[in-house]
Amino acid sequence: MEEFLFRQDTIAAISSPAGRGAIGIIRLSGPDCCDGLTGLWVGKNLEDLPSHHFTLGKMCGENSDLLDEVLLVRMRAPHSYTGEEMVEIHAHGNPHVLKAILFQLYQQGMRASEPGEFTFRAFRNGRMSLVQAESVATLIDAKGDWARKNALNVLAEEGGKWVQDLIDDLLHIWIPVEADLEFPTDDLDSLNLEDLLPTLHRLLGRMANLRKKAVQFSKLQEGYRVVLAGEPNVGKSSLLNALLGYQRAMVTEIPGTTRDTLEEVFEIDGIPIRLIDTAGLGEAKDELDARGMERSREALRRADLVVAVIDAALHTCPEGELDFRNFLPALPEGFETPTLYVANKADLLDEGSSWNHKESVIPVSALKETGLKDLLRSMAETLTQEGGVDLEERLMLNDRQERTLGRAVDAIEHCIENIKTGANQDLVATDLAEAKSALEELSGKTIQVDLMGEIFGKFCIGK
Ligand SMILES: Nc1nc2c(ncn2[C@@H]2O[C@H](COP(=O)(O)OP(=O)(O)OP(=O)(O)O)[C@@H](O)[C@H]2O)c(=O)[nH]1
Ligand SMILES: [Mg+2]
Repeated sequence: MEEFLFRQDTIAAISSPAGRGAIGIIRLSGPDCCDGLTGLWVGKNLEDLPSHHFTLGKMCGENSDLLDEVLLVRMRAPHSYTGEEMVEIHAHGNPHVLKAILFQLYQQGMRASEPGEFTFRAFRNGRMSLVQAESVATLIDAKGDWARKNALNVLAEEGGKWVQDLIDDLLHIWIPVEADLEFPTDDLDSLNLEDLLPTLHRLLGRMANLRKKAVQFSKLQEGYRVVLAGEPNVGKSSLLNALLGYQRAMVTEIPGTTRDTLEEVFEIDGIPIRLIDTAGLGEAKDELDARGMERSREALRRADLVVAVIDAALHTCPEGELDFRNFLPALPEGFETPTLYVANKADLLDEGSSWNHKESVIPVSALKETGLKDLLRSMAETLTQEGGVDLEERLMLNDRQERTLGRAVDAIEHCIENIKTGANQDLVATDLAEAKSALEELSGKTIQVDLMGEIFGKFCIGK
């Protein structure tokens, strides 16, 4: 893609999804949008067409063959998505129609766009920051309401302001260090590097905080792994079905029904969840059982939240703290994943049963569908606290942003270390310059051409 990054020509692409639909959209961007349509467009004179107004007309091919009746909208530079002259052609959503029109546009000298080239042009022309451009891809790809809102927020409101804030703070440290190297003063006035430490620590703290949130980005895209675990026959599969609201997993009264892990995606308050049913953990009767249990343990190791299901009709409620290992002895030492305890089959208990009154346990009945709301609320609350899905905090980082921010963090840590061990000012200045370069790359202010290709190459054609 790199060679196209700095071209100023006119590009064209189908921007609606592949397949058939009520309408299909072809997007054009570049200086020759209107000229390129001469001979193809039959309708109002495009030169006189006001910006952002639809007009009805026809697209024709060679020998004036009718290709389709279309709506056309012109967006004059700089008030368009890319900041350039743009035209959108809304045709009927048949791939053959769209391809026939596109073919004619290519004949007129327009170029097929590269993946992400429209959004790249928007970035190049200052219509959006690099972080905003990336959030376009995130928004289109967002799974669940929460990820959607975050991507939209970056795009519409915050932009990449947080990156600029970090750069500004770093410049306050970098400038005096550089100035002192360039124009050394006498010993009395010279810069005391140790004075920079509190500011550096503050900056490091903020960057570390941003990175912590980055881990959640993939979670929000993929879903948090919530694992239903427990002894055989306690009602894990019944609970999965009750939470999903349909019969997804097989349920029988025979212990060992579930042999393999099974997962289904759903949402609680916009948080995407992968709910995972597992084979019951206990004594393995045969090789197949043992393998199923190994898969359960693997699911537990990768869980973000465990829902430990207990058969409340079978066990008496223990006094004091509940320990997961009492119900799942197979778990490894040091297992620290957040866990919710669920006493299932509550319909078989007396009202006075201590399972119903134990604070750390949620009594439910998968059969009668009671207690499910409490369980869902606790799941959302635990993920919000433990997993750090801060619903107020509107920021996600993608892999590239996380990696680049990591470079800046390493450089600042190195810088602090160098100051503490009394390294010379040149080394400290080098660390700060590296941090500055990483942050500027993050913002898109300075960025390698091949990296640019990597970022925008992930987009689909037409975006
Ligand atoms: N009374 C009552 N029975 C339940 C409840 N939940 C599940 N059961 C019954 O318990 C038995 C086992 O249910 P499953 O959902 O298959 O249990 P499981 O934990 O998935 O079992 P395995 O896959 O064998 O580990 C079935 O006969 C269910 O009908 C409940 O809330 N109340
Ligand atoms: Mg089961």
